[in-house]
Amino acid sequence: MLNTKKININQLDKIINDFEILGYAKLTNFIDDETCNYLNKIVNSLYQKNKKKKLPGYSDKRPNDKQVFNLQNKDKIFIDLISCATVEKILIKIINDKYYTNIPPDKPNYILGELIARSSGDKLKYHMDSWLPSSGKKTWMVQLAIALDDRQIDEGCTMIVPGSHRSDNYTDRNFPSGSAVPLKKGDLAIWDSRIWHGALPKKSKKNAWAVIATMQMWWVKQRFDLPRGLPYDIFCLLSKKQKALIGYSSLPPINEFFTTDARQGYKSVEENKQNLFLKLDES
Ligand SMILES: O=C(O)CCC(=O)C(=O)O
Ligand SMILES: [Fe+2]
Repeated sequence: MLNTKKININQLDKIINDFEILGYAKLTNFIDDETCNYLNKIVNSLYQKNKKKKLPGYSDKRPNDKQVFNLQNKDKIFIDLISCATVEKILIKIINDKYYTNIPPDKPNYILGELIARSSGDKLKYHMDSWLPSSGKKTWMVQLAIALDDRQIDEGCTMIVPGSHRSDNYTDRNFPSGSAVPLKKGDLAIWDSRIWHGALPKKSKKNAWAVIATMQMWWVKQRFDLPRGLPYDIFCLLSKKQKALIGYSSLPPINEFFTTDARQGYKSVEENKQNLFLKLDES
């Protein structure tokens, strides 16, 4: 059901090169139509189910956008999507900590920061999601956007200022210059979270859903408490790798008798975590 495109070494090199120089890269036809339609249906029904609920800090600020938060808590397929082989190949090169010895170097040690679906409404002003600018070669955070509908200019596509990821400056909030990043249904875009980016207002009446995943180095604070918020039945279905991705290898140890190593690895995901879960009612 979940078909994601495989990439060869040349395609991988091109993505990494674009990402480093421009601050973003694109991979067309990342997921096929059938996968897209399936995910689209889930996102739409999640949106319909919860659209009347008030989301503090969001509903009043952006009343014309559509957004579904915390997809990882709703359906495991979204975790499978962002932990597919292609995403791993790309992200291991960008945000793996190479001194993390408790996880094999060919496996991810980065974590998920936030997982949402969004369809633009009003213009989204330029911003950066990295919390901090820098001019360094390395980044600590990236966003993946997977289009589940066409996201062209009229559908409120992403806007990016190429090269701004290394500007060492906070954003100019309005759209001075910049490039539109139109995506066709099924395409993937990846950008350095330091880049100045935003989204155009949506003129068309159609939905323009994209799954947007924030992926980050293991030590960056997550936007929600993902490890405690995940439903326990979804936790039980995850592989070791996926548990590490949600952050179960990166929980701050309670004290020095538990462990003194912040980079805990798979050993920690195998321990009994049952008491950790908040068992929230997500319905
Ligand atoms: O929807 C988009 O294209 C960009 C969204 C974005 O930048 C964000 O949610 O932080
Ligand atoms: Fe953003």
